[in-house]
Amino acid sequence: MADGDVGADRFAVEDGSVVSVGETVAAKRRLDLRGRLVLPGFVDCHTHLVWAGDRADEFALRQSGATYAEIARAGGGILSTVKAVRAATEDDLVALALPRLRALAAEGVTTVEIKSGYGLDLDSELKMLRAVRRLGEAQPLRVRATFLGAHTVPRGREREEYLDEVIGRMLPAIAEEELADGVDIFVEDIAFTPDDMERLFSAARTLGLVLRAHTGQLSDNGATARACALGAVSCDHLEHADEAAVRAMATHGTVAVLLPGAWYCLRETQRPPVELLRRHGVPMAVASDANPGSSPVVSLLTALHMAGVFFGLTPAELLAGVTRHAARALGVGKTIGRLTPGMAADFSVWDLERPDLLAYQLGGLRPVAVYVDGEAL
Ligand code: DI6
Ligand code: FE
Repeated sequence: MADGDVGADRFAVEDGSVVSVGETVAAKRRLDLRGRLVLPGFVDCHTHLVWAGDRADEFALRQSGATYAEIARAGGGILSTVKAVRAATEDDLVALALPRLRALAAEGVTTVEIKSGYGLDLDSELKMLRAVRRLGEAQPLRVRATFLGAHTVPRGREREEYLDEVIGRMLPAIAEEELADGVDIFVEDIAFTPDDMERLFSAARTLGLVLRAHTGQLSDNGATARACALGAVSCDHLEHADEAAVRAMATHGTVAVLLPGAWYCLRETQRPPVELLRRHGVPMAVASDANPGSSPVVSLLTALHMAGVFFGLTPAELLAGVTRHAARALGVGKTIGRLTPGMAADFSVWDLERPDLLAYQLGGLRPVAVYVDGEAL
């Protein structure tokens, strides 16, 4: 395990940050964790946790052989959630997402990224992102907001003119209200092109947003390498990424975010190129991708387990994948994801002998306590 993945037997916290590890220091308050296992707070770095409605009907359609792309082309998929989100109020969206956030917190998650992308018009995207900000204020978990207006082209719109609106109207309005920390785009035949990504990133970069992209989920066609060259902090999904894509990730220091929940629910067979990622030293994060369509998986521990069983990540890779590499995918790796001096005192306490039990047992594992900023949830 790398330094800071697993806490030492003692550490000190001041003003919400870790100030020393492994030393006994004078302290106002002492917490005796009785030799329990302490892990850095988990980071779920890729979720679409704010949604309304459900898509259980699509699950049934896929049982009878329809593919995700076919359902999307027929006007279902993301667009059916868009309808439900447009009909919901901001209060509804907050109320629907809170229990999902609490479910993640109960597993030891202390930072959650949440994307917009089910509004797909100015008012509805703003509504989603305001709901995300409110979620960050309504409970102690850290919430990072990502603007995903370029998730898919809404019904009745042309791709290029819709993207003009995303870049020309939505981005400035979101920046004005400081509603997003990052921007994301779905680069795929059924969504946006690499050229669209370049336009979006140019605008988002000047606003100081973290750049991320969904690439390689259904096909890659150079999208991953292009995203890396444009400064994407992470590329997410990557099942179809090839060696050129992985080389680009290594060259540019891009994090690979693996999303086994979508892979599992869509019954994909093509796995992300884990061996290549490993060989080229690309950091791998693992996230739930919690969303109502491709990955109704509101559990980072389940995603972690799947990434072990299906993608072959080792227990140490899995732990790093939900802590420091995940934090890096959000652009917050300097303060979150490890328990070393200067990092946020976000951690969970477990009645487990070793952290690799998380990669072994599926279900029934919960931390005995979770702390954010040194405060118990
Ligand atoms: N890829 C995904 O897996 C999610 N978004 C994306 O771009 C799916 C979102 C959905 O199906 O609602
Ligand atoms: Fe996603």
